[in-house]
Amino acid sequence: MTDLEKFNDKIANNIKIEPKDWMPDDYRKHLQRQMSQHAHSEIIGMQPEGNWVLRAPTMRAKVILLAKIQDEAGHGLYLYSAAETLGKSRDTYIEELQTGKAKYSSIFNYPTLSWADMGAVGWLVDGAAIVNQVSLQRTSYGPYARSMVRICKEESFHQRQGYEIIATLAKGTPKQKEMAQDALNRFWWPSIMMFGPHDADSYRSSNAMEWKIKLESNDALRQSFIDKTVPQAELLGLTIPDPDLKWNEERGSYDFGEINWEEFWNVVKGNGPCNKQRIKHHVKAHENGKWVREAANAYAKKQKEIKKAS
Ligand code: BYC
Repeated sequence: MTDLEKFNDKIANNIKIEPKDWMPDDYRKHLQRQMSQHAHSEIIGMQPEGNWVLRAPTMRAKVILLAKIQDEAGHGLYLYSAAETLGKSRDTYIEELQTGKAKYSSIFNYPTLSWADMGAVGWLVDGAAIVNQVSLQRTSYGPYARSMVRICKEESFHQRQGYEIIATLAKGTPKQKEMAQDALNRFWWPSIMMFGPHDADSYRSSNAMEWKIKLESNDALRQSFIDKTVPQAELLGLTIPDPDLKWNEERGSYDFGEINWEEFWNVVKGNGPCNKQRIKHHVKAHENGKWVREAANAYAKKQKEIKKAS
């Protein structure tokens, strides 16, 4: 069997591809792009939430929010480590992020304007991420699939903490309910945009499906998220900001209105409300952390020397 035949055989039989296995160049490149974008999203995604740590309404809320943000850092680290097994260094991935060569999820380019937005991020953004990531647990590249298993467990805690914040506000004073509705109004459409373009315009999907990197299409995952989330909003007495949203008995799913693709592509291309600020903050934090990386590297080097000498 040729290398390519062996690779195709593993994909056909759902055997994971591991770092030292032969893989087609395009498969490797596809994963380097997707996994690094995924890692960048986790890291950049800390910023909109970091904005609220010092303004959390109670000590309990603050501790939970801090734990969630730390989890996101951890997700970024697992994903960078997994992406490094594809033969590209973390430094290179980070340089690609900072120079605009690599993308990260469009959702993190929207501002978080009120405490209710912490609820909307957990409930909707983490909720959308889980729907996508549960399917990625079965992706064909071993290190990516395994990182997803742990990430999904933590994301379900995040989704619940967000729902709890929104539920508390929705059941509170009229002003608090208004805050919850306002957050839903602003985060609903960007959350359903997270799943990417419609299948017909998803130019990366055909290879990704063939290689079983992606197991379900953008539209299938989006529909699944909408079907799960609408009843949760109804339970809280909140209104999804989509006049065309309607249960379709025949399909057993919700029909929904047209997504504003012009807005989506504008944000993806770097022109959303916060794109420039997010990268600026990342560059600043990275520069400020240089001494920590240098100290950690020097320590690791010294430990290696000691081990070698003993
Ligand atoms: N935003 O052919 P398509 C989290 C790009 S973080 C930006 O459908 P694909 C969290 C796409 O990259 C979880 N760009 O592509 C963290 C491609 O452009 P390039 C984040 C987008 O790859 C902190 C082009 O559009 N999750 O949970 O088949 C706090 C065409 O798209 C987006 C992941 O990263 C977008 N939304 O499908 C709270 C999941 N959508 O690269 C929460 C992993 C599309 O050719 N990624 N584009 O220049 C994926 O599953 C897939 O990459 C996507 C896109 C579904 C996102």
